Order: sequence, then structure tokens, then C-alpha cells
Amino acid sequence: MKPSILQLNPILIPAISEKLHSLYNVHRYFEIADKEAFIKEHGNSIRGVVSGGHTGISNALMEKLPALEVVAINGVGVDAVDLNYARKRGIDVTATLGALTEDVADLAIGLLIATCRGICSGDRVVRNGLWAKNPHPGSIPLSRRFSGMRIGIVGMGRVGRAIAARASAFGCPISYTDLHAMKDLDYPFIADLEELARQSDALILSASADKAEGIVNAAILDALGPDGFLVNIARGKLVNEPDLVAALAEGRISGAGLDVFVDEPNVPEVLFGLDSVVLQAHRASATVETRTAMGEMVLASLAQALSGQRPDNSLTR
Ligand code: 8YV
Repeated sequence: MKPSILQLNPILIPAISEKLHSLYNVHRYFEIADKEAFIKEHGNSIRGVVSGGHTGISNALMEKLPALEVVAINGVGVDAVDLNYARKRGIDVTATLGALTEDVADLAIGLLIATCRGICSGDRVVRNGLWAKNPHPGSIPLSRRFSGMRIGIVGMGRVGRAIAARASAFGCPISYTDLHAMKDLDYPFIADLEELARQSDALILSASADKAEGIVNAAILDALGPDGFLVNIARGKLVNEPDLVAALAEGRISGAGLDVFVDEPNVPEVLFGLDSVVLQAHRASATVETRTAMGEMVLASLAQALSGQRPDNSLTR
């Protein structure tokens, strides 16, 4: 009999989805209306869970799955899974480490350029016929150069490093903060986030969220200042969102490029009216190439765990 898997999020690559269905008895939890009744009937048979980084899985749900052996996260962030709880139960929690680094770093740079150069607001001017109505070049404000901006990276893991490499190629001096300085890096380490913000033209958030909730607050945004930009491709909860919305609405920072939010898919509506903001719907890893690579890693993790091996990307053993 095929092992039973609970899938908490859709997988967007058909070939991966088909493979998953061919190997396992897959229950698509996100499509089940009466979740409680489903768990009562099938909870005891579920041996694996597939979920997204942002969704993770609650302890309450894991508790209802006594046969659970593996939670395969189709993502790199595992902040929405209680790793200690999983470890105690002997459940492997895996992530797609390294699979999405390049695409997430690309989007970080793309968001910063789009924000400081006004690419999306400029597109709206052209698309809405406002250029033709008001062709004077001064009707669109001049923007801010990206090349050479002082970039402060918050979280120097795989993604932070890939962002640093890209920004360096644009002549941007890089500084960073993390839990500690990294010996293999020559970029200046600035332990204090407020000081990093003060010394940066743009802060890019690429930290994991488990130890850093709410670290970007009004004080950090004010240190970044009215000419500064914020980019977040990590997790919305790294930022105190009301503080960010207020700083943007009051022009206390120059702009923000945001791929992630505290309560996705709900985005503070004030942001919709601000040309200084470029918004994305949590899309940093959403390319065919990356999602294929991630899906293959999820399949490998399930196969390894359910055949009694330690999955290569297990974070719990
Ligand atoms: C994905 C993510 O959008 O990797 C992560 O932690 O949040 C994103 O890459 C998500 O996991 C898709 O399932």
C-alpha cells in the first residue's frame, strides 16, 4: 500500500505533482472542506506532510497525526514549524536548502531597483495614458541611482551572500548584520541593526524569522532615514508592519520593495496608494526552475524518510 501523505499547499509543477501522486496516497488538505472530520478518519494513517515555508504546520495538527515521520517543507524557511517538538517526536523536518538562493537574491535586487528607480510607478504612468496627457519630462519625478548604493544586509546566510555578490557587481559597498560575524567574509560586520541602518542607503532583509521577529521597528526605519529604502524577501514578521506603513506614509523612509507580509495574503491597504512601494505576492522562489528543483528535493526527502533513511536535508536529526 502506498504511504499516506497530507499536502497542505498546492505544488505548481505538474510533473512533481504527478510523481507525488504516483508514489503516495496524497490527501490535498487545502481542498478538504471538513478538515476535522477528515483528520478523525485519516489522521492515524498519515506518515508524511508536504507544506510551504510560510505555512509550515502547527503543533496542534502534528499532534493529530500519530504516525507522522516527516514534514517536507517546500521552501527554505522553517520558522512555521516547531523543530523542537518535531525532534522530540522523532519527526524529520526537511527544507529545500540551497534550491532557491539565486531566484530569491535576483528578486531582492529587482525589487530594490524597481523601487528606487520608480519602475512600477513609471509603468502605471505610461499604461494609464498619463505620459501622453502630460508629456513634460518634469511631470515624473527624478529617481534614485541604484549603482553604488550602500547596502546593509540583514541575515548573511545563503540568500544574503547571493544578494551581496549581485549588489557588489553594481559597485555597491556591502555591510551586514547577523547573530555573529562570519570569518570567511570580508564585508564589514555591524552587530547593531540600528547602526547598520544608519550607515546604509538600503536595508535588505534576508534573515530567517525564528529568532528575529519584529527586529525592524520605527527606530530602525528612522535610522535608515528619509533617503533610505527597505527590501524584504524573507518573512513579513521580521518587520513591525504598522511601524513600516507609518514610516512609508509619512515619508520617513524613501521607499520599500516588499515580497512578504505579516498576514499573507492580506496587505495593509495604505500601501496600495503609495508610489514609493513595490509589492509582490510572496514570489521570490516562484520560477519554474526553482520550483522544479524544490519539488525534486521534497520528493527525495519523503522517499528517504519513509524508507527509514536520514533525509539529506533533515533539520531535526
Ligand atoms: C515559498 C518560502 O514561497 O522558502 C520559503 O521559505 O517562503 C518560499 O520560497 C514557499 O515555501 C512555497 O511553498
